[in-house]
Amino acid sequence: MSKSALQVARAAYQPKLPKALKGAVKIQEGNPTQSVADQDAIKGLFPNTYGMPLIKFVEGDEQAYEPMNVGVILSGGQAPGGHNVISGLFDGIKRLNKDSRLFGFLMGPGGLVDHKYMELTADIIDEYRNTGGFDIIGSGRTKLETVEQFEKGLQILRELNIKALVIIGGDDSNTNACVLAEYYKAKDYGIQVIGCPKTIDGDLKNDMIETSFGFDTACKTYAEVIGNIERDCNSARKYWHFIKLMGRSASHVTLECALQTQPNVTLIGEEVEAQNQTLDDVVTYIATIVAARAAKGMNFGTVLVPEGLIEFIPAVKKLIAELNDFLAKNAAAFAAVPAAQQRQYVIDNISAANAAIYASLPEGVARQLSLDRDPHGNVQVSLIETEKLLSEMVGKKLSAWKAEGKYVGKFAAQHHFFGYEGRCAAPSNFDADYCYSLGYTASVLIAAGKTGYMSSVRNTTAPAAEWISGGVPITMMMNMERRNGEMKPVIQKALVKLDGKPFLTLKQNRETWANDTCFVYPGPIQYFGPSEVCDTTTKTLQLEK
Ligand code: FBP
Repeated sequence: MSKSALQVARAAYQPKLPKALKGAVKIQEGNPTQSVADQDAIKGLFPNTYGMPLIKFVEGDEQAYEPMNVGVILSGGQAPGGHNVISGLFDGIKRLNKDSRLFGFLMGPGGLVDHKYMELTADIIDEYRNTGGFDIIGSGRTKLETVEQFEKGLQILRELNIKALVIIGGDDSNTNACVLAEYYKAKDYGIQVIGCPKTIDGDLKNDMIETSFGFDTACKTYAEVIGNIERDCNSARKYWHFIKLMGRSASHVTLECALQTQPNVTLIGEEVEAQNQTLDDVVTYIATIVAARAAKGMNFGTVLVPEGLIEFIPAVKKLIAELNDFLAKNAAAFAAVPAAQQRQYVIDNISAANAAIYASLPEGVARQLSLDRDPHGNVQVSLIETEKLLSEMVGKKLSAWKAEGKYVGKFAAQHHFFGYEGRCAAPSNFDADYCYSLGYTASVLIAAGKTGYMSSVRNTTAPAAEWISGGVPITMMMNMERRNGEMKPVIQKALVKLDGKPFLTLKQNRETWANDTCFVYPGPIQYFGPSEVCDTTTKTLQLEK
């Protein structure tokens, strides 16, 4: 593989580790834990992995370990730093015993079920240190949920003499990791399962998991490009840029990018829901800002739109909930209806109130809401062109206002969607260090015989040496939610908190950012240079701490 000069220099970067992981480690166990909600139901479903204590690592005495074979899976959407989790895991198990071996299952959880794997040796690992992407073994969205899959997985794990499996994924994949851990423990198969918190969306976090890896790098990458667009916007002064940002349901990515770049309009899905806003309310809000700026001669600006916005509009949310149940129960009948008639079929078969909302949505948006759920039952919001929908509706509203003499200005829009551009960026120093530490932590949890835990690294706004690593029982993060028409145990998604400091900071400033032009141009991620330029993490994390 030929490499750029930066890649060569970056390959030599040695990620920083928490002090406790630099030498021999001792385990400190805390009190028994409880799930965040629905304790009885979760305890009933996870009798073998419920209530386990929190674990913290401290410096300890050297100890001898048997060689261990470990398997690793990358699950779901790419996030910067996945390769460093794997290299941290590799270095960790090799430190415990040089004869330990690491096997990667290919293209996501499906690789375990289909017995597709490769051994990850030192020369392979070295090629991928501090690089973005998941291409070392590939990723996929196969959902691990059936006993048949667990048993097929067991065959290959036994064949390779694998003692533990590390699943690197988001909330859904870690939920499945927990189900698998419970199953293998209940059956006494002697195979441990450890999860690792990944997702650029930033919605897998709680008191013990401060952030999911990849959020830092992805947001910095988007913020760089948003800053470039803002500068272009402020130079030409003739366009309104509507920028949709990935993040699935949660608006963390949009909020973080807003804090970094100070755009004129930032929509936060969670706020839209809390205020019970309609699509027209959202459009009116944007159009009002556009009109106010136009009155001052500023026919330009930037609007940030979270990709999950549409799901947060309460009326649309109710519609999606009914569609989820309806489509889960009538999948075969729905599939048999010719594509051109599916819209009408939905309208005829759901409740009148939801049918009216559904019928009012533009064709493309309606189609997306009724088709193509991902394997976890989520609407694929990245496919809905909310940025175009909004700008079109804003344009129409402004034309109406113009006719009434309420608006004088020119409105021309440009559209952007940033998501895939940031998911495989070379990890920032924060993500490179954090991921390497998460992988290393997983090796220690495995050596300690733990299962059903998520690798955890905390105190992450302090220098890396002061980070606290350990494990959190996955059951602790769970509650019961309705999925595909049934109540299921799942890791609770962390949405933007409207009383949290990151959102309050936006709220305090957004009027000024709307009326004036206060753009900030963060520039590209820096890998070498002063620590305050290279090592600082997201504003979200800093404000939350
Ligand atoms: P994960 O939740 O698996 O980390 O994926 C995050 C994400 O990037 C979302 O932001 C986005 O909605 C989705 O993946 C897109 O999925 P796909 O890669 O399958 O198009």
